[in-house]
Amino acid sequence: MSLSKAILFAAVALLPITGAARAQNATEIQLSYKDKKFDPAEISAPANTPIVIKLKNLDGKAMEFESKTLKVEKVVAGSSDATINVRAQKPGRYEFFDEYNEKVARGALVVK
Ligand SMILES: [Cu+2]
Repeated sequence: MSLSKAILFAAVALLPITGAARAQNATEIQLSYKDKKFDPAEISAPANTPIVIKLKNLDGKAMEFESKTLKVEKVVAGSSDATINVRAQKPGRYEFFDEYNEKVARGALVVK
């Protein structure tokens, strides 16, 4: 086969492998939000693995999931779901909040 075909073949062959590896390594966490409260208010994940937070906003209004220490922010429309991808973290406690209700709507991700 030609060089360009060989490269294409190699790239296509590698794609599913890297995709599967990523899915296996990530820790998935279910989180819901209602009446300005996260449930659960504290979530945990192992260190050094990517984290995927599946967030359900059960309120009718939009909220904004934000964490300065995790460097993520995402607006989630009312009554809808969002996926928040968090990079692998070192052990520690990382606070997050709804930016629209920052004082009361708070939670934390504990990485150990
Ligand atoms: Cu923000």
